[in-house]
Order: sequence, then C-alpha cells, then structure tokens
Amino acid sequence: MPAAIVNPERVRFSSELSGLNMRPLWERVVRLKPGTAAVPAIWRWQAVRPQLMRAAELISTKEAERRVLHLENPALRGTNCITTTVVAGLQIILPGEIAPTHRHSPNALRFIVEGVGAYTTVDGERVSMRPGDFVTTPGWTWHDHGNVGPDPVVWLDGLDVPLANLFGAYFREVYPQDTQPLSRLEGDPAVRYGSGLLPVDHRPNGHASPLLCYPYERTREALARLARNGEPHPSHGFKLRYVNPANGGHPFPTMAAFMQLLLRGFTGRKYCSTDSAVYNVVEGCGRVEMGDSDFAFGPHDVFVVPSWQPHRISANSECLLFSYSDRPAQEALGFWREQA
Ligand code: 1HN
Repeated sequence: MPAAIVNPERVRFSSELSGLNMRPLWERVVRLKPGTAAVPAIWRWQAVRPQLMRAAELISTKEAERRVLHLENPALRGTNCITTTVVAGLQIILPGEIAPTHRHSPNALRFIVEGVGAYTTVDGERVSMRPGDFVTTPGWTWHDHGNVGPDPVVWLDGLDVPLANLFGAYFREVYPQDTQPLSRLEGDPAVRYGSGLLPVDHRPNGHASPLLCYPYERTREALARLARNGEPHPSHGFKLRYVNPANGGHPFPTMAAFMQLLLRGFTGRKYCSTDSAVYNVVEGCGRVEMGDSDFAFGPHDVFVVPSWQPHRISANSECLLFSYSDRPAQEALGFWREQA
C-alpha cells in the first residue's frame, strides 16, 4: 500500500483532527509489519563482570533492594528493557548479604551464572542455586535471596515487567521482615513434581510451574542423551524447553525457557520467530549472525534476538545456550509464528 499523497487540504484536515485527539489511519504512524523497535545486541562477560563487582562496592543490597544491572536494548534507551516484552538484568549478591522479601505481579526467572552458596526463598520454600540452574519465581510469590557461600554470586534475572506494565497490572508489596519463615523442606517441589509423577490431588492452577528449580546437571544430561540418540534440528541443534510438569506447558504463562546443545562445528540454518529471545551462553564459543550483526560469543555472554529477526547460530566448540522468551504469551493470544 503506497503512502497517501499529502496536499494542503489534507494537512489542514489532519491538524484540525489533531486538536480533537484524532488521526487518520492513512497517515500510518504505527508499525504495520512483524518485529519491534528492539535491535540485536550482545553484552560480553569480560566487559560486564567488572561493572558488577564495581556495583557491589558502590551500593549494598539493603540500599538497592536488589543489586541488578539491567541490560538495556540500545534501541530502547530509558526503558530498562532488553526487548519490548521482557527485561534482563544481572544481579550480584555478596557473601553474607540478603536481598529483602518482596513480591510483585511480574514473573521472574533466574539463570545462575557464577558462584555457589546463594539461595532464594519462594513462598516459604528455600531453593539453593548453582551455576547453570534455572530457578522460577512465579508472579506474586514472596521472595528473598541470600548468599551463605564464600564468593559473590551472579545470576541473570528475566522478568515480564513490560507485559505487566502494558496491561497496567504491575503490583508490588514489601514483606514486613527482611526474611520470611520457611514452611517446607528444601527440595520439596522436586520430590512432589520432579519424577514424571504428580501428587494425586494436585490441581494445576493454570499459572506458573510448581517446580522451582531445574538443576543444570539434569538438563545437561538430558541434552547429552538426546545428542547420542538422534540428529540435531537444522536450526536449533539439540534444544529442549523447560516444562511445567503439572500441565505440560511452559514454566510461566508469559515466558518460556530453553536449553540447547550445539556440537562443535554446528552451523544452524537461518530461522526467525515472533518471540524475542534473550540468550545466556553457559559453555562454549560460537557466533550468532542477525541481519547486519555478526557477534562472536563466549561463556556467560548475553545476547538478544529480537522478534522476527532472521538469525543463524554456529558453534566453534561444544556450546550450551540457555534462553528465555515471551513465546507463551504470544501462543496464548494467537500471535506466535516461526519461519525457517
Ligand atoms: C526484582 O524484584 C528482582 O527480586 C530482580 O531479585 C530483578 C527487575 C525488575 C523489577 C524487579 C528480584 C528485577 C526485579
């Protein structure tokens, strides 16, 4: 559809309409094609880690509430957002620190990058976090974090904050004490939901996964077995999604999470989908080509693949890539598409 021709009468008309808070559709100022304003970008661990350590010197968790550095998309400056639908942040917590208890309507995921000895408590359930673990904090659950280990711990936070804001549904509350009482034994969710079995009286609540931690060891083992048993997907290599064991769906109503294994020398076929994805490199080195960008990546780098951005991932060494995206929200609304 060609743009409508501008003439003086139409300009006069538009400015009159503007005074009435109206605008003609043929002046099309909104995007009428797939994709968003977000652009491809990479944050390299080598550059990011020193800034996290600096943040740890500059501000306490007490004062910051959460010591998080948001990864902001260069085309979305001033928004805190890495895509138009999710945020990504790197959080650092020092030995002995606690991040006080609060809750908010957005869902949060943690992907542990570095350090052992940190934990998060989610609605009274303590979850220990180890590198490579995927940990969930469903929306509106009380959560606090702590580090009882000897070293700083860093993890990637992924939240659906922009979606909550889009709907005007961001609520937040602070717990009266810094920490919350524990009401269950550690590992209880894995006992009840982690064996391909469900408690006989379990009623899925239709929201987030009851499993709070997906340990790296088990994810990695599943992928290694998959690679021994069959052929890789032409674009994704060996890729699994994290599942809500109560309903077979995604761990959150809004966000999906994935882990993929690319064997050394793998070159993916070009692919795109409408969900925007944030990647964290767990192991290995490779490249991701997206449009005019061609990023080399290594361990702990974070990169973003915006919506409907054709891209190709290749591996110089055996790679493990964690990623999360807004796919479930799009699936629920009937918007999700892909193209290989
Ligand atoms: C939040 O509450 C946490 O609880 C982390 O650890 C990152 C980013 C935006 C808004 C809230 C946390 C966050 C956040």
